[in-house]
Amino acid sequence: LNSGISFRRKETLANMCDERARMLQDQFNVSMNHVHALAILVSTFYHGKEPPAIDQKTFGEYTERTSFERPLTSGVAYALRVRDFERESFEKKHGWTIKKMETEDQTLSQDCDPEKLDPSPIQDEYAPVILSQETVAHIVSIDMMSGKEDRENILRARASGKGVLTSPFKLLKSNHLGVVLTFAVYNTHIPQDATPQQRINATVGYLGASYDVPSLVEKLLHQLASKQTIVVNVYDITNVSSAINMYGPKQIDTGLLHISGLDFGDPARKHEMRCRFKHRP
Ligand code: WA2
Repeated sequence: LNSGISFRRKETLANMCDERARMLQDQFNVSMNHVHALAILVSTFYHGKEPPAIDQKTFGEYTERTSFERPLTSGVAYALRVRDFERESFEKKHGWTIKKMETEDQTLSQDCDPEKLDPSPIQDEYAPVILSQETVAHIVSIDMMSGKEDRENILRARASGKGVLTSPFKLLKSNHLGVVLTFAVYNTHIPQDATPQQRINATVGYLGASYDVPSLVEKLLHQLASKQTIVVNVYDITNVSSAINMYGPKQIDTGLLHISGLDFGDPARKHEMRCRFKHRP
């Protein structure tokens, strides 16, 4: 009798966990497809027309009105690839200097007004944000190659042609861990079998979306009345020996644990959902 109850309990936990993992993964996948479509929109209307047929006002309106298509994202933005020899004319044209992304301790000691940020030091190339959804307007003019996680994403996105994800890190103007999804924008239709070098050469910019994981996962799970029953955590397990808790409280052992796989579409990153009952039977 007892083993029958504990079997059903185990099964209940597995079902609840798998359902939540599948929901989160599906929502993530939906938003990833729309971010990909936005990269094509920018390629068509910014780079495909001379002069560009999309400006900040149009991009801002369009991305705000289509935000329902990108569940779990807190905002999208477009960063242009600027080589050092183009920097001066780029800055003159836009009327601002390319800014350096500030580190976390700088964020604590001053507010994040882009006017107060330091200019980016000289580099071979930059990735200043030129178009943004209103929700992430604070990253306009910041060089995305000056942040470690953003830079790694940019380099991987343009060499692969795939959507790529960062490790969890503290996003600008957010107190939570988040991740950034990046797609490269190319200047020509490049063949499916293009080499990484061909892709890098054809790169003109980077379309990215930020995910504020704790608040957005919370919103998603809130729709399922389960909070009294189970505790859900989302982990980045890319580095198995140091898994990163991206969502949920510090785990406490209440006995039964169920782990559901999560596939966020970037084979270089591994994630999983861990579920426990709140109380022992
Ligand atoms: N977007 C929003 N908040 C951030 C952030 C970011 N990156 N990085 C740190 N905090 C324009 O990959 C190109 C977006 C980066 C895209």
